[in-house]
Order: sequence, then structure tokens, then C-alpha cells
Amino acid sequence: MFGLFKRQQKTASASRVVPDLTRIYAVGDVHGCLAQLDRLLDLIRVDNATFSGNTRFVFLGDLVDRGPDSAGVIDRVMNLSLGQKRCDTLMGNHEEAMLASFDGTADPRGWLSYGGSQTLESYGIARAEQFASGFDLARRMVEAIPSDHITFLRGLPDHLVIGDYLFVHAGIRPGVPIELQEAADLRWIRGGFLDSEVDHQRIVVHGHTISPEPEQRANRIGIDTGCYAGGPLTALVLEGATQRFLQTTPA
Ligand SMILES: [Mn+2]
Repeated sequence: MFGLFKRQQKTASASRVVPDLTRIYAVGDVHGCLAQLDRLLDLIRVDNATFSGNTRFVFLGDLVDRGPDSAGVIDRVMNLSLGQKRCDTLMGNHEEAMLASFDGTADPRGWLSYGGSQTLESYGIARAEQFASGFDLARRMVEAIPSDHITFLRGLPDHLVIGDYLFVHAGIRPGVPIELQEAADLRWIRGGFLDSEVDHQRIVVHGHTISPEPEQRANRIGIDTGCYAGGPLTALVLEGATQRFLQTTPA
């Protein structure tokens, strides 16, 4: 009897749960796709209309770059953060690159070539201006980007734990405790993480690497379905021990 009880206990602790009366909507890489974000938020509102517990949003980072309206996406997510529901956003590699260009700590040509140029356009800095001779990127970014957007981006954490789930932008280095993980891995990792079958103690929920459908594995759930490249925008819905998905219909 005791042996059976112990086995059941073990099984129970192995099922991955979020705290009671809590529902989490985790959202993958938005990449400036404000129209798709608004469609997803509409789906979430309908889905959540009759839920009376605590609702939390977790954005997995890469709000910016590539898509047409990064400025609008940041505004939308900042306002969600101010609303009734708790909203957490993580630092993605694209926010890192944007801040490094703003601060002048990295050559901005890399950022501009992988989506930063569209971000600047969303703040009213036309492409023709960006590539004109004498363009002063640092000065124009300070002029054009609201300081509360920069403050918001600077404050983004690299990970978040809720119940048995660990939320990060890209992934983790397997076998390394979360407090010893390097920011570069949390924001950028692919190799060594995506193919790992190690039990990470918590299920790792991440974006960063595009898959046509959400990747729901024993040790991780990837929800970047490439909305900027014609795929849907995906939310993972966690409640109790259940995992399900909400997705926009690609345009
Ligand atoms: Mn991304």
C-alpha cells in the first residue's frame, strides 16, 4: 500500500502544473505584427471571458523587428502591463540588438539588416533616411523613440518561473541551474537545447526558433510559428495541468 502511495505521489509531482486559479497565456515572437497581435488578443478575450481566476500574459520576447509596426506592438504590450491582468515580457535577442544600437555598444548594421530597419520605420525614420550619408543613428533613435519604450525594453528580464514552467526567449543550456544560465544562451541558444531530451526540472516554454506548428515535447514547448513570415501567431494556454494553443489564422 505504502509503495503504491509513493508511486502515485511521484506521478503527481511529475505532472506539470501552474498554481491553482491561474491561467497563463504565453505568446511567441510577435516581431512587429500588430494586426496579428490584436487578432490574438481578441481570441484571448473570448477564450478568457468566463474565467474568474487570475489571468497572466507572458510575452516570450522579440516584440520588435522584421514586421511593420514594432512601435505599435510595444505600445500595446506596455498598456497590457498597465491593465488589470499581470503581463510579463522577456528579453529577446532582437530587443538586445535594438538596445545595443541605441546605446552604441554594437555596430548597428547587423541589427538593421535583420529587422531593425523596419523597427526604425515604425518610429517614423524612413528607409531613405536610414541609408542616406551622414545618418546619425544614435541621435535619431533618441529623438524618435519614446523614452518610456526604452525604459520598458531595458527592464525586461531573461526568464520567468511560474509553477512547473520556465519561460525564456530562446532556451537554456541543459544541466546548468537557472541562476547560473548566461543571458546569451537564454536569448540566443538553439544547438544543444532544441535537440536535448534532458529533463530540465521544469518545462521550458520558448520562442526564437520557428516551427510551422507549436513544438510540444516532454521537456520544452516552442511557440514561435513565424507570424512575420506568413505563419500564425501562437499563444500557449496553461491552466492546472492542461496545455492548449490559440492561434491566429495567417493573413
Ligand atoms: Mn524571433
